[in-house]
Amino acid sequence: MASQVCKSASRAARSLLSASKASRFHSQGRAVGAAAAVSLSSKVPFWSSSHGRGGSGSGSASSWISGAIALPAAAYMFQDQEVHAAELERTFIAIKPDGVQRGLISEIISRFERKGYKLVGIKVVIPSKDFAKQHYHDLKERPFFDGLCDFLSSGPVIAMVWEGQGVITYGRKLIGATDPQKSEPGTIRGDLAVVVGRNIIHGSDGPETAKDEIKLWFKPEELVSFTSNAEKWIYGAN
Ligand code: DAT
Ligand code: MG
Repeated sequence: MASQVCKSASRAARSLLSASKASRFHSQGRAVGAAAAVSLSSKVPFWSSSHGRGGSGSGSASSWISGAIALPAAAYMFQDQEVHAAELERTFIAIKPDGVQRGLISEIISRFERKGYKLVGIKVVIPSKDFAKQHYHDLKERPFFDGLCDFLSSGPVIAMVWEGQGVITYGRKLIGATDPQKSEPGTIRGDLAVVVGRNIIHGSDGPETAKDEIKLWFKPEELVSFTSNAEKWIYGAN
């Protein structure tokens, strides 16, 4: 009986939100749209991500609130998830061949993970020189362009997509200034690199670049959308 009430409440909440949903998807961009779509529609568990689908994960928003009656609670639950998903942005982060060869993969990943960001895509690739040129196309007039592209394609790169509120801008803060001589201590480049030509990590520098770089490096089905169990402790207002 209680579950039937919940089910119809869920249906009501979905139809309540469906009118605004489509326009939001178009205005928020692909990554955010995908996250919102999945949080509203799927019951597929997140570990099925390698097959191209993500789910809303376990725990679910129903446990975020207690004591409310069924219908408003369900409506709040879906609204909250949608608002929450809309705030999450995605950025492209790569550990360059020097970072990989120096054994810094776990060190770098842990800094993003400990901050509270969510890894939604990862792979090891050796990019071709042409691919490296595409990635760094905005630097093609710079004297170091050719050497930079040779370097990026010289060995394995860890390509990643990280998700979270403000992750594009704050990801750059975690990374530090381009020239490690100028990066603050505490940043990845400040702590772990010495010269600009071997600064171990790449991070998208804005929303447009993030969108383009994610598209260049990942197929949509290589990215997952899920709600992690930690999210209710990472996000929240009092
Ligand atoms: P960032 O990687 O911080 O976004 P960028 O986009 O200006 O910096 O440059 C891309 C990469 O090119 C950078 O990580 C290292 C290399 N690079 C930048 N400036 C350089 C320079 N003056 N000499 C040699 N390599 C440079
Ligand atoms: Mg850059």
